[in-house]
Amino acid sequence: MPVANAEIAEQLDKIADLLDIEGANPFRVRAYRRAARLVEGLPRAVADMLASGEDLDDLPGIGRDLADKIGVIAKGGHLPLLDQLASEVTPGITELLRLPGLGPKRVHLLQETLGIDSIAKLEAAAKTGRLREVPGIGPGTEARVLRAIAAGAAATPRTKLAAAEQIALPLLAHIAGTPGVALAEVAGSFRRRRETVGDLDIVVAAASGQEVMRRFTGYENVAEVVEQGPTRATVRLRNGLQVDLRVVAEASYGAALMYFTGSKAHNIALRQLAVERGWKLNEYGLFQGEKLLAGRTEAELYRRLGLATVPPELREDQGEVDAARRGRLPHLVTLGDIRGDLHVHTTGSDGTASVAEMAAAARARGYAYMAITDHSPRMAMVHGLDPRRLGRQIDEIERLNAKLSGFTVLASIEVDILEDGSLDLPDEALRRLDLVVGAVHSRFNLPQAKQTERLLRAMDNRLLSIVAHPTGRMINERPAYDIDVERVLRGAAERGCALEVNAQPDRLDLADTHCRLAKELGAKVAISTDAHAPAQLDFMRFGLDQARRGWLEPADVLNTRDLAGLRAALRRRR
Ligand code: DGT
Ligand code: CA
Ligand code: CA
Repeated sequence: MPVANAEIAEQLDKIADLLDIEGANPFRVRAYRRAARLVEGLPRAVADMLASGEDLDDLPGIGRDLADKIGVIAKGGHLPLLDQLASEVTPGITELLRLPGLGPKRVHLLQETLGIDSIAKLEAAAKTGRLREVPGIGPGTEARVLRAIAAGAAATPRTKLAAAEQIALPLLAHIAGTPGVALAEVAGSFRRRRETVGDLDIVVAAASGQEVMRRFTGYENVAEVVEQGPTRATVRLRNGLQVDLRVVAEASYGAALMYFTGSKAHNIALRQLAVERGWKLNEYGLFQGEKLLAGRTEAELYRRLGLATVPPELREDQGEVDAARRGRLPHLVTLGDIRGDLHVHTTGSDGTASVAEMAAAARARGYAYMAITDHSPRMAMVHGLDPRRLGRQIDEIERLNAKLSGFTVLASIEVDILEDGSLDLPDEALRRLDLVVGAVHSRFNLPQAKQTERLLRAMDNRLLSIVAHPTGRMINERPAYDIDVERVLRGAAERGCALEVNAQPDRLDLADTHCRLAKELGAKVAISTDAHAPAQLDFMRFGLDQARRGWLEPADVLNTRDLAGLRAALRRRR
């Protein structure tokens, strides 16, 4: 697999960070930073440019030396400079950069003045007040640093599920292609479809581990083999993600898959059931004394334990074991149940494709309908639609619908929910639409009472059908705005307003636990992609992952209804 531009940029940034920490010439540091931004913004993969004979030297601001270095990285090669810098700088010092308010220059200063080269030393200095001796650091920064350390900000960020998938699937295919491999799967939090993963866990059934180990540790994206034995290994990939591999005999495959899928809490609950019967459950199988009762498949293991097979998404010890024993597991919603997408952008605001193109793409995915939800005027930087332009879009949709059969484009809008809970378009304009999606895009910092009230007031307007990305969080980037989620979900249930599960991989909002709470409180959800380009319609399955983790069934989800059922539900709300 060629090295992605983002990975090249990451390495260039790392060089710049290390140089900066060392106190190197600022011009040299800046050259690496500029190169990182340039590579990031290139429309084509550097690897492809090199393959077609282009010279990176021709890019603005890139000299011979930098061009050669970028070339080495792009080909998956190793930069001696990076090794050299890493050996000169205390390991762990770059972790300091993850804390708010600490850039490379400050980190350099901290090391020079107080000898701080680790999180632990930084924490100690902050707690004893010595940090303030460093020029430019006051009590404010000190408090911020301590808060961030307590909140775990220094820990390696977890990898978003969609990004993990891009890494996991090619690696799995590589391993599954080994001669002698019967079965192979990615287990762990990845299989449970958690929104982020800490590491990947791969389980393989093979007669002998030797060849599998060779293929695994020899994979081109492996940066370091952390640990290796005859049937297990751990590697760190170039982008930092760790992968655990476990090879078992086919007779134990189900048990190993079950064990490494977890969660740990689910495993413990299952083991407890085994113990109650005088049996033993581990990653090799279910045993009575020395006798193997089950182990080849997960299904037979669950059956011997007196349980229905629990879908991986539910294995969190949140009531699923009890439900499986009583035959009361939910019939989770699937991609096949989804009849349409209710949050889609076009060139009308910040999308890349026309209404007709998005309709064709939705139709190609087997949907019966799709709602066009461009932005409202308040989103001025993306030319949100005013009533006049919205009217023109409605006409365009009507003309298109007249030509389509078996597929319907619904006229809608993603209207801004203003600070006081009013909507960014007059009711007369909203009334002309098939449905209205509303969202918060401003004033994220309101105090909880106000922010909660804002959403409840918005839902008081019976023209509002769905609240989009209801908590506003961006995974690994920004937390939710401060709302009383339970009050908002309850308010939605009382008013018959639906809440979105936004399927963009960096949003996933509502989150899994909120989905479950919404169901308990009786609120309906709409799983929508918020697609800004045709290919993004495929994000739908990431929204489904979280809905399934939230125990949702087709009846809980608005867009599993056929068009007539959807229209009826929307009418009831009005
Ligand atoms: P992650 O990697 O943090 O996203 O979460 P997981 O669930 O993938 O956790 P990981 O990679 O540490 O371990 C994979 C699975 O192995 C975990 O879900 C359950 C199982 N496992 C790991 N450690 C233990 C343990 O101490 N006891 C039991 N019963 N199972 C364990
Ligand atoms: Ca894991
Ligand atoms: Ca693991």
